[in-house]
Amino acid sequence: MVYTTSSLFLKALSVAGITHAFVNWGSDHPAMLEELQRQRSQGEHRGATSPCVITCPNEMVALSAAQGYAQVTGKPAAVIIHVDVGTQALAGAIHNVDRGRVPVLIYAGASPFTSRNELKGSRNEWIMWLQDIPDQTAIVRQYMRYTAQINSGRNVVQVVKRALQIATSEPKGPVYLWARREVMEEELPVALYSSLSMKPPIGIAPAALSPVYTVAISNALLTALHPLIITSHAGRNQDAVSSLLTLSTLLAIPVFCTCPSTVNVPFSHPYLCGITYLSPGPTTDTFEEHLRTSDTVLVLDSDIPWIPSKCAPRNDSSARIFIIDGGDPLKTSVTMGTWDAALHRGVELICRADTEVAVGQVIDIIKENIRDDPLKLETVTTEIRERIKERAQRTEQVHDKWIARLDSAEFVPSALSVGFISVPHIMRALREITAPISSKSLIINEAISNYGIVWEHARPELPGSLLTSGGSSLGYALGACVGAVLGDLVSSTSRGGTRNYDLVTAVIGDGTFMFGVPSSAFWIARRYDTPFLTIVLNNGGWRSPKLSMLAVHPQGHGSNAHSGEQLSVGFSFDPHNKSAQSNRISPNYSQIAVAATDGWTWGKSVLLGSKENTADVVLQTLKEVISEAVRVVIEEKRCAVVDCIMEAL
Ligand SMILES: Cc1ncc(C[n+]2csc(CCOP(=O)(O)OP(=O)(O)O)c2C)c(N)n1
Ligand SMILES: *[C@@H]1O[C@H](CO)[C@@H](O)[C@H](O)[C@H]1NC(C)=O
Ligand SMILES: *[C@@H]1O[C@H](CO)[C@@H](O)[C@H](O)[C@H]1NC(C)=O
Ligand SMILES: *[C@@H]1O[C@H](CO)[C@@H](O)[C@H](O)[C@H]1NC(C)=O
Repeated sequence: MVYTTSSLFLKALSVAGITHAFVNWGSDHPAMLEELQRQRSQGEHRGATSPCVITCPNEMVALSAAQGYAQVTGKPAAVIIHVDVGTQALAGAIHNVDRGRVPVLIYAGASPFTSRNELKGSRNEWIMWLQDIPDQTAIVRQYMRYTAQINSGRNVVQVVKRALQIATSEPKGPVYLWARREVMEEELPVALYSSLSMKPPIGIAPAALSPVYTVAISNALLTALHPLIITSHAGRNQDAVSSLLTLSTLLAIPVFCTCPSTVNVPFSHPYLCGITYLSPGPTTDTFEEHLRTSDTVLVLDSDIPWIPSKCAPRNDSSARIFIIDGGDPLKTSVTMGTWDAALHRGVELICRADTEVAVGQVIDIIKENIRDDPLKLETVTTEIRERIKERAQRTEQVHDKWIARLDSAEFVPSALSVGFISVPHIMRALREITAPISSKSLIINEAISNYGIVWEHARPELPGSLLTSGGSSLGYALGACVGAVLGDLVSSTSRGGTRNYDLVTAVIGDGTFMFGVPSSAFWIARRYDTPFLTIVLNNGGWRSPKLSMLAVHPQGHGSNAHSGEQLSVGFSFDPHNKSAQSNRISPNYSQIAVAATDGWTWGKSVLLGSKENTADVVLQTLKEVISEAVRVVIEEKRCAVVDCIMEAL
């Protein structure tokens, strides 16, 4: 029996708890392919391999799938790719796993370092001279928590263990290992393989606040007239959601979620006042107003709590600002911080602490203080109680007003026509149709200029029921859906087979659909049976760059462009005949997915700007199409794509 470094590497991944490797092979992987086939043929894992190998025809999709997997399971997957070129093809997904703080172990092979058969695996193909670059790791180093070269099979297990330990400690993120081909071919004693045992490496335990700061924050919140909580990612740890909810409820503190990547508080929480990506709009206005008038601001796990040039906390030093972040409160990998310059004055404390733990500590102190205790200052307590009661009413009104506004945006008067049906209506239709399974539904939101609107109208209630990439590189959602379905399947084994999600839905832009390499993503979905629903918010191209232009040059040349096509951000209509449906030049998105899976995917487009029909008729059609798509995914376990053709940008 021959065991190699590759055997040990894969076994190390497996015993460390990695169940899946998303792979894209090349000339650097002969020993890996050999080892995997050895496993299959020798029945070591009942004919399968460990980890389970997922063939990914595109690397960005592979890493996005690993991201979705980790977001759902909390555990890293592996991504195995080919030398420098495969590393580059990971593309923007590298940015997403870094910014989204998602643990993942990436391994890339490298060209052999011998060329005259000095060692097994020595150079024997022409490409090996081309792929041998001076510093392969440099391609990704600034995004990685850890990088290392594997130099021998004798210590590969230690390298894997260290990499995983760092990847799974806050701030969590990607790690990158690489090795020359001969090293992965190195033959090793059988005992090294058979005796390998390892527990999943232990990451850093969640940090607490030191007692003096806990008291400071508790007192500040307790005595504040206008406290405010801002969070973006607290719910990445689902157990933090209930702590946050308790704190907000206890003192009636309004909560805003800015640029969120996950559900931080249930949507129906009466003190949730808005979810915003800080782009112009009524929710951002409400947020700005709160921020301007708050005297105490608690920021929990947020990368972008506000945009200094647009909205900011009170700037007269009287607003007390407390920052808590479990991994990297200073955002050391970003050149320009949020807490610096003029605004830094108001920041009283910056703490590296786990939100669940820290908020729990703060709650304990507050509870102690507001308890009826004759020895404590009764008058202050009474005054504070009154204040909380009054604030509760006021904050509930803000919440109710927000919901009323969302309701009215979803309302469809029957007589209206053409182009009226928009994202709020689409989301309402999806929400109503999936209501019976709302507790078992996951939305992956990559709706870009509609990020905030999708959040607000999805109205997610449960922790873990809505996710984004946490980064800004487009093309995450389709791969992430594959990974999320696989991850749910894996974690269901610990619940006796009960799945968390009956339905995984990507809600994405048409631009994002293409960024997601649909030919690859849907093929993988079919090959590995990971059915999901895709809703394409098709506005005929890239609306965001146009909005960015208008924000800087509201009356510039670009504002006079007669179409997105002329501006070069559109791919919808024949520029010479914008109104003619027959002259559309946009891709038929749903049919791309259908073709990628040779008919396995169900796909349909719905024209929402039809001249012939009134809005209620169009909406009815939309509902029927979405209902059928949901049925196909849940009952037939196939992918479905609904292309919602809205008015062009
Ligand atoms: C990989 C990558 N390339 C380019 C961009 C720049 N970009 C940001 S938004 C956007 C358009 C997205 O189009 P779509 O998904 O249709 O959403 P819309 O803006 O129309 O809402 C582009 C090209 C990006 N963020 N990531
Ligand atoms: C802060 O407020 C002062 C006076 O109110 C103003 O002059 C200054 O521009 C403000 N700074 C910022 C960063 O908003
Ligand atoms: C626009 O399209 C319509 C319908 O297809 C067609 O009848 C008309 O001739 C077109 N106009 C131009 C200018 O191409
Ligand atoms: C996409 O293709 C399908 C199948 O050919 C067709 O029914 C549908 O009308 C097309 N949609 C668009 C928007 O062209």
